[in-house]
Amino acid sequence: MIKRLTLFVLLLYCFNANAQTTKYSPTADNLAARENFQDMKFGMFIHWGIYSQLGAGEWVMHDKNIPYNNYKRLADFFNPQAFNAKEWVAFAKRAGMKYITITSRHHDGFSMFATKFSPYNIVDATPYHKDPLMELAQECQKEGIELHFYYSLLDWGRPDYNFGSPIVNGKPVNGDWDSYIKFMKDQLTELITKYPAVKGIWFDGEWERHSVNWHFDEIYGLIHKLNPAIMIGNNHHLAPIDGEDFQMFEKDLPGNKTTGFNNEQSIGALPLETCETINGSWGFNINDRNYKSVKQIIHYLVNAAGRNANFLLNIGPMPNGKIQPEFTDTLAAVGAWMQKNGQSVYGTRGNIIPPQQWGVVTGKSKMLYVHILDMPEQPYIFLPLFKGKIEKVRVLADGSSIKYKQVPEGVFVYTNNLKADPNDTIIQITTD
Ligand code: FHN
Repeated sequence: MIKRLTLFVLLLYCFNANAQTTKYSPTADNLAARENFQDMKFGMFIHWGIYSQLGAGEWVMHDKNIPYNNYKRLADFFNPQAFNAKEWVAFAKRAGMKYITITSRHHDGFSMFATKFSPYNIVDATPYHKDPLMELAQECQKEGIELHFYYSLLDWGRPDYNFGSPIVNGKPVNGDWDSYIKFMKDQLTELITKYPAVKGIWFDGEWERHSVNWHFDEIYGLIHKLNPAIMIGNNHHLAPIDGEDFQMFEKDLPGNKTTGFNNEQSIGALPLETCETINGSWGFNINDRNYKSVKQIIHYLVNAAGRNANFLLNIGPMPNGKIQPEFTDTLAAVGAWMQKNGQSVYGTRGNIIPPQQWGVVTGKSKMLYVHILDMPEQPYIFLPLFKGKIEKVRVLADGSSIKYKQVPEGVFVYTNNLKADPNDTIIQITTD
């Protein structure tokens, strides 16, 4: 009995020791990448694939019950001749975006890049025969835009994944889980080693089978071994797990639980990002006219920054590779706003005071930016908790001074006589 107990204690020790030694500790390069990531604040999310041809979003195969073998025919005529990486990157830059996150493979399993590990890819299976992600990566590198790859863990078509299968002992029944994990590792190795400018991997689809063994320790370990600075995020809608470098929220500002995606998500200590669609769809949807206004997008971005999160705004390009004019017009206007007001967003951090009814505060070294998104009826706003010494309070747009009063509980900033900006009235507070 004593022998058995000793053995058990020994095993327990080994297990803990193993857990401790394998705990992820980010490198200095990775920590620097995290800071840079937070400085960028605004990114472009792109959902583009063979599904774009049906103009009904990226879930069309699943939603319309299209059998996989029929759906696959979409590849036979996917030929985005009008795709131009230069135009996309220039468009993102004009919008004030600092990085692009694009679908390399979505749930339909189609690889939008050249891969040796599946014939179902844009180079081998379509008449296009070119790799748009390579063109995009090269252009991003040239233009100083970061590139992140969205990568779906869920696959509706591969037999080794066996979509819909029950999970027993961490594996799908009648699938070949080891083969699927190996396949993903091989593809991720390609994405990380072949494409310049790649700085992040954005996983999605874990939520389809929470009980399977995803081998994230091995997958994340491999990615960080290939490039320790790569930022790994996983849209599993849960608190971050070991090995991840940022935490994302879907269609909600961090802390909000309005869409059902983030109900079980607490906010962790990693850099934050929230993603949202420019209309109501991720992939191109010809019938979706639910366009967000310039003001709504500015508010989303500013509200995210005030909560210390990046904003990843999605567009679904058309199947020919062009971006529809409703999106380009809106984003040109957002870009013009960022040109004037970007200093109050880029490089800032949030959560300086809790979000208020009138708006949020961002800050950078000695500067605070008070974003009044909804001008209150009373002639002042109050910044609770603020204790530092104030040197100046000015309107960012024209530099005019504003009256304020500091009390032990915070600061009153007087908003009467203030010319309100319809999008965001920004007040700059210089502190000592
Ligand atoms: O199912 C996907 C969806 O198609 C899209 O990619 C979004 C982006 O956040 N994520 C998934 C749902 O969580």
